[in-house]
Amino acid sequence: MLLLLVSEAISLSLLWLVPQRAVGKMGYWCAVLAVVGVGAYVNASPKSAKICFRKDFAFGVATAAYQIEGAWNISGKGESIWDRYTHEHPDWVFDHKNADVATDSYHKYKEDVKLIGDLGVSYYRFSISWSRILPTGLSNQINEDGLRYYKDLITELHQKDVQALITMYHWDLPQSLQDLGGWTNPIMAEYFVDYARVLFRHFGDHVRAWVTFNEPLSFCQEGYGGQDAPGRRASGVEDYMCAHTVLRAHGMVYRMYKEEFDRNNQGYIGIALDMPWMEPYTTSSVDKVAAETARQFLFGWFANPIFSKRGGYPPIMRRRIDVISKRQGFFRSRLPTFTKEEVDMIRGSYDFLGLNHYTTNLVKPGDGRITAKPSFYNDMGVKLIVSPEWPKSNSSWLRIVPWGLRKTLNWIRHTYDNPSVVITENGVSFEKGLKDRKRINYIDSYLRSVHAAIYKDNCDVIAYTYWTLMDNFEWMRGFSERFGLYETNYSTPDLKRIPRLSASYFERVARTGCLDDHSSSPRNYDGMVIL
Ligand code: GBH
Repeated sequence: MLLLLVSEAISLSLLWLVPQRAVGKMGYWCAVLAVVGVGAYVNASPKSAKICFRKDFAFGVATAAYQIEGAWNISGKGESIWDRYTHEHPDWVFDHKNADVATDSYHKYKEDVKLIGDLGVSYYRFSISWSRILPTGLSNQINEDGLRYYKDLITELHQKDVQALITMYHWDLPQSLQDLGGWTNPIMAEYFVDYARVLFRHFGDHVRAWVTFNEPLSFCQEGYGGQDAPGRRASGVEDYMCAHTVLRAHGMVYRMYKEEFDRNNQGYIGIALDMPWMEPYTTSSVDKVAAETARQFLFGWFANPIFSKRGGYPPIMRRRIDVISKRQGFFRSRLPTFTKEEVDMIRGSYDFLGLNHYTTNLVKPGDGRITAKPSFYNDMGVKLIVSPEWPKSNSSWLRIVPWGLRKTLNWIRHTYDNPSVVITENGVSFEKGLKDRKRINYIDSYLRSVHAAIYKDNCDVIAYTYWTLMDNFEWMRGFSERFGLYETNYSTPDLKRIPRLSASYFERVARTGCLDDHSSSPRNYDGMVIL
């Protein structure tokens, strides 16, 4: 009971994410009922199988600047690492394309806001392109056209009763900062603080929810150790340097926001971390240890410094990388160390945890060999596989495993003492086509998993964001993968967006807060595993 009360109090404070008209009296009564302890079950009377979220649970959709804006070099925008990378190496992108035009949302934002309004969602998560605001990355030269674009976008959203949830960094570093070493250069933390200050100054009065970084695991590990821009391919060294700078930058921006811009404490600032669920391959203890090691390397790497009580890198990472570095002949660990002051500054620097979750892996121990060449995956020392029984999407990395989300949320609850979680991304790719019943089934089954995590397990989840509004540029997979509620028709000059069936499904969910009742006529779930 006490636990319930505590989590209610936290989630109710985020009521503003829900449009006021929807809150009104209902919000008040939900709050009252929550206090007497039945709020969560109000909609789940035994007679009906209808599954509803409380009225203060918010629904939204997400995009990212590079994936949708286009206009890569107009109105004063500077070059980003993704511009450079896709221009220099078109053959590395699956369909040899780039996002010079993407879905042209720089010009079509009004139309896009209308699509968002039509979905009945209460917020829109989008990212700001750093080099559109600061063409050289540095704060001495501000691009007025860039400011105007995002101001107009925010105004347009507010006119439709949609709140903005802004991601400050979704992978598109200004190229001129990459020329200084990008995130491996510690000074980048200071430059990110300067950029953030510009954003808070210009948009802070109208925007109350911020995500500093989207998926540092992806842009540090894939960017500095794998295939993504800037393509450094220095795994086991530069990816750790990147993470170290990013964690410091996140903490510094959080503190700066609270001290200089959010004195009344009405804003919300967090970070979006991605985590596939890591399920032990068998119930054996070695597989369980391997799975927990994978969770700590893939998620704890960023979450432990910010969300755990003690702060700093996860002990298992510290141990493994220290030992392996030594055996490889390094005089010091490849994993950098925070000062005591940095640990304290980063620890607790959040108002919510943003979770990007799509899929699940099975984990077993690796072969235990230490490679001569440093590597993040060798440091982690596990094997990641998938079950052939799990339904496929159109992305090779994404199998459909709805129960993995409930397990992820519960692991976060007990590992980090039940932080408020915003699901900042969840979504799926399927082949082109408007009749996307498979996407409806994906969303429906993952939302059931979220519902169980909240109302059965007491996880403090406050919002759900579908990735993505419309098909867009999927990084190294070009336009070949489609995650949209709206289909983008790339062969028409106006890049027409057409609603899929999933758009009207999601609209119904967002407007009613309830999932369709299909207890009497079970859906065809295409073999999906339902809770
Ligand atoms: C999200 O990351 C991104 O935040 C978003 O921008 C993107 O559009 C969305 O995924 C859908 O793709 O190709 O086998 O090398 C989700 C986590 C991490 C999943 C990197 C894909 C690459 C796997 N992503 N991963 S692979």
